[in-house]
Amino acid sequence: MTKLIAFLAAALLSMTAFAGDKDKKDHSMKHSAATFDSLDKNGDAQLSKTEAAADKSLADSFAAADTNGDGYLSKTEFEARTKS
Ligand SMILES: [Ca+2]
Ligand SMILES: [Ca+2]
Repeated sequence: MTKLIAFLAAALLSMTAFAGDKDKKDHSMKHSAATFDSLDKNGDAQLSKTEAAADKSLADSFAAADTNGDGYLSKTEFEARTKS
């Protein structure tokens, strides 16, 4: 009986530790998400492909996010992407 309780306690502890790691990971991912203004290095209110390269997930979806296909992301295009 004591063994069972010890096993359950250990299982519970490892579950708690796992949940804690997941929370930490989600938080750091949220923290690292770049904003439009922080990515727009030259301040022309458009993100070039070079500027977008600073955010890997944005760089990966640049072509899809550039809905009018002019090779730049406007703030509207950037926000439409982050909303979905
Ligand atoms: Ca720019
Ligand atoms: Ca565009």
